[in-house]
Amino acid sequence: MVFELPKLSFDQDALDPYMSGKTLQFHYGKHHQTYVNNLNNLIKGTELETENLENIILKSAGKDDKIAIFNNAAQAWNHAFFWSCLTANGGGALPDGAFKKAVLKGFENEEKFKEELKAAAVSQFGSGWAWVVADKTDIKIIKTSNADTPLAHHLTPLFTIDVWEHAYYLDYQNRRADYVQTLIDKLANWHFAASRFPA
Ligand code: MN3
Repeated sequence: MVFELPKLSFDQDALDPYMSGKTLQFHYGKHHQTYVNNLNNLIKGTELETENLENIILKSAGKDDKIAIFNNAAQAWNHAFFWSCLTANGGGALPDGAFKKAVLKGFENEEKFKEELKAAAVSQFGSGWAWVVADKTDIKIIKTSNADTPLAHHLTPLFTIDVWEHAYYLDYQNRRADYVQTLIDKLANWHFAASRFPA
């Protein structure tokens, strides 16, 4: 199939000043678009041409001859997922329900959960992602390098933070910790994360 850049659920400047319209213009409009374009070019005429995005990721993961396809497919998926994790007026307390219960089962309290997520995002060396995932009914925090995605490890992504420099450099320069803290406090769409929890 031919993939398209998915529409954002918010205006490009809706996350100002925490994530600027300028950042979205490049990160969504250029970086994300490029992964989608590259993927379309790479699968054209191959046996993966008819597959959906998740199947392309699963069928290319770990294959030496499909590294470029995996990288672009995973980045296309990771970015679409990342935009869903953001909302203006986000952050705040986790919504009541199964997701929050599972967080409190796995972590001392909400604050510790957010601190561990921040620590994973800040400590990821080089480009990559920090994730909240469901491993069956357990909530875990993990990080992945470059394009790697929990989908390739049979984990269910619930929330993510992009820590590639292109995600924060225009707004925060080298201050990745400030970007991560602000995203958690002001932009995190915990309702989306909770809605993904397979309870
Ligand atoms: Mn990115």
